[in-house]
Amino acid sequence: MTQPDLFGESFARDGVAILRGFARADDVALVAAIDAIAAVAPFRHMSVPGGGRMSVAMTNAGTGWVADTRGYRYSPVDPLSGRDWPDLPPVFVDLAERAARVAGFEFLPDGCLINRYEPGAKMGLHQDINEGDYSAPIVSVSLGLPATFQFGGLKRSDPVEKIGLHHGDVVVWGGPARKAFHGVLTLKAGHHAIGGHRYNLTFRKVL
Ligand code: MD3
Ligand code: FE
Repeated sequence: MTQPDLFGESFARDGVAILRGFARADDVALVAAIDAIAAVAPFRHMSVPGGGRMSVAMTNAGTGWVADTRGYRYSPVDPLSGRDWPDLPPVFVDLAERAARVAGFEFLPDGCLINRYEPGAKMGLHQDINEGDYSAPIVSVSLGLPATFQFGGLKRSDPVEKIGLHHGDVVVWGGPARKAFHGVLTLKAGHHAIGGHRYNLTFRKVL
């Protein structure tokens, strides 16, 4: 059975702006910046309060998101090294600012969670509610293999809509979308010029 082609589909929800391919021109610089961050703060599979480990590997720049058996929180320090996370590189901040401006937000991120999905990795339905300022949007950047993203409502039981996210796509999630449940379906194996995986950068205003 052939899968529906989700590329370029329309998706209209209050507070969501999808900028298809917005980051493509910067992809080489973005991947180089990810590699430089990961050389200092390696990707790792964080533990979660339930006792499991996340299938998505993560690292951070700026103020970092961390999970362990005690819970979820933001921290200036990488628990693996005991040192501050690497600074946000200018190519990250510039891209996030420009994308947010197109979507009508004035936005200066102080943290970026970097997710790496290998085939088989997924992210269950959740809300992003550990940040200090919900008036700020979250800007997400997809690189590499495509993924199917699920976007729901303010209740876990609300129906979800599927949307394909491809290399270079940038999404700005603000206003009424900011606290919506969302997740990512299991990544399928494939080939991409940047490698056989998917990166997602989520820019946040944490403090
Ligand atoms: C909608 N990441 O890191 S990006 C996350 O593809 C996360 O790695 C996914 O969900 C990924 O928390 C999805 C899109 C996204 C990110 C944050 C949101 C959508 C959002 C916060 C609020 C509403
Ligand atoms: Fe999220």
